[in-house]
Amino acid sequence: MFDAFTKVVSQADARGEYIGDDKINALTQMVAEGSKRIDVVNRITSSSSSIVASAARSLFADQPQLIAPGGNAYTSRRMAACLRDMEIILRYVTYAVFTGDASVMEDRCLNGLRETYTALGVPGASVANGVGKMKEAAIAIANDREGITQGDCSSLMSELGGYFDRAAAAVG
Ligand code: PEB
Repeated sequence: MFDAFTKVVSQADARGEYIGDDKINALTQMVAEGSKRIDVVNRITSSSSSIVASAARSLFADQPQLIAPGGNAYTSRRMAACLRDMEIILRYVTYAVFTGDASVMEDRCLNGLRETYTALGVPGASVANGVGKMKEAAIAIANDREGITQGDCSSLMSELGGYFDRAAAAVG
């Protein structure tokens, strides 16, 4: 499990090099803008239930076969497992934003997830769809400019979106 700093150290060490200026500049920038990152994590965390619920509602509206008899989210046990999976994925996305590195999410959540879903008969493409819907909901909340100091959050938002994209690509 890396964060943005340990990743740079590990890569430099693998080459037996000092940490390059470009890496130092990028990390300095990340520290200087760190409060934005923490705000994003806080916003997503405090709205996690509504992000999951609205994404799930929209997924089941698009793909009603999932909740019809025989569907993979049919029965409240499977519905609960489905909502729980979306919640787990969202939680790992917050960890990735917090650390500025996807490795915690890759190692502890996404690694082997496709195989798990195949074995369980869970449709990975539908999960990917749900993750895409959480991405939209999370960005809308994280990027809401109301009531905050105005600043440029575009690169942070594209980083955030990238973590959702990785999660979707891992199962879709
Ligand atoms: C991954 N998901 C399920 C299981 C596991 C995971 C290991 C089997 C065990 C169980 O039921 O608890 N667990 C989950 C995860 C981590 C983990 C991400 C990461 C650390 O430990 N069904 C649908 C939707 C989708 C869905 C498309 C979006 O129709 C999910 C939600 N996952 C789903 C369902 C099950 C499941 C299990 C329905 C239950 C499947 C079954 O028992 O038949």
